[in-house]
Amino acid sequence: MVKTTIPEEEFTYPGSTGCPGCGANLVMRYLLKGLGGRTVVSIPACCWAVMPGYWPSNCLKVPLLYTAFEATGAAISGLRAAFDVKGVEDVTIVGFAGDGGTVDIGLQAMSGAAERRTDAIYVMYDNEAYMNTGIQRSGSTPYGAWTTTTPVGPKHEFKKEPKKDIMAIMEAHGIPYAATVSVAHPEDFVKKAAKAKKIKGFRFIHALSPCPPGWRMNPTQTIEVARLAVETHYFPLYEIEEGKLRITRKGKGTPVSEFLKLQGRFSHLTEAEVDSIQKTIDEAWKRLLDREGPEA
Ligand SMILES: Cc1ncc(C[n+]2csc(CCOP(=O)(O)OP(=O)(O)O)c2C)c(N)n1
Ligand code: SF4
Ligand SMILES: [Mg+2]
Repeated sequence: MVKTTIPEEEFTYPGSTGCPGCGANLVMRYLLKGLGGRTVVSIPACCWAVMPGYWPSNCLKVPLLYTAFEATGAAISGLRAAFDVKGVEDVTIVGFAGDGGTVDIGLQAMSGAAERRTDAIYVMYDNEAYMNTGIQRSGSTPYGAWTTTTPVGPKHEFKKEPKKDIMAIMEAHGIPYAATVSVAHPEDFVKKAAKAKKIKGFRFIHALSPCPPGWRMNPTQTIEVARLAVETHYFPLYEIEEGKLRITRKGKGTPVSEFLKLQGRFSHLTEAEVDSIQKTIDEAWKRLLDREGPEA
């Protein structure tokens, strides 16, 4: 039997209403394994707002507070205040939102919660578009991607603007902990969640979350695509603790074309456009290595 550091206990039941191969399913599963059962989750409008199932069914074993699309930062602030009034200190408060609900419509509420040093963990599962409402572009959709609002055709072209750097935005708030995680690296994921749990204040976790219908990919390749995102440096794994950045998996630097070619949302790209994506990734990776400095 393979030895693993991942706790056996599950805090989700099998049978969410997510699509086959949904990366977001695993994001919730690994997150809760890292945090344990004394956790309360608040979820705004997004795929995960419907994935727990229809009442009275629910695939989550922890309490869940639904909130409005833009309000996750406010909801977790209220939850924290309520537990504080009751003198309950051992419950971890989690905001769990999509990329649209985080980098776009929920940015203001999240920024306020971070600035107030709210004692909570904010998790953004990033499927790089507004998936629940039909694959519209978000501020987290990468350059080059097809979405239904950045269609490919004679009159319209794919998304031309780069993805918002939400990790940099959150670091600029001076928060004590921010980390990127991948469903292809569950041990690293669970360790980071468990570490975030022990830290006081506002903590941020950015999880890349492959979405087979939105990324136009085979649902059996979710882990392969997530793995290639790390290996190509498209989505590097790192953490920033009290301002110190540490890369937790270096990745081989596989050409980004290997990641892009598994997804129909990038199938229209020319060789020159793929080269320009590669160049942007190489520059960002170099900046990350420089920022990390020599390994201890
Ligand atoms: C104020 C408001 N505007 C729009 C909507 C419609 N809406 C519900 S979910 C959603 C998309 C959410 O996208 P994201 O946060 O990326 O999560 P995903 O669906 O991709 O999981 C939208 C636009 C809403 N519920 N409330
Ligand atoms: S649309 Fe994408 S994120 Fe939403 S449930 Fe399906 S696979 Fe998951
Ligand atoms: Mg999304």
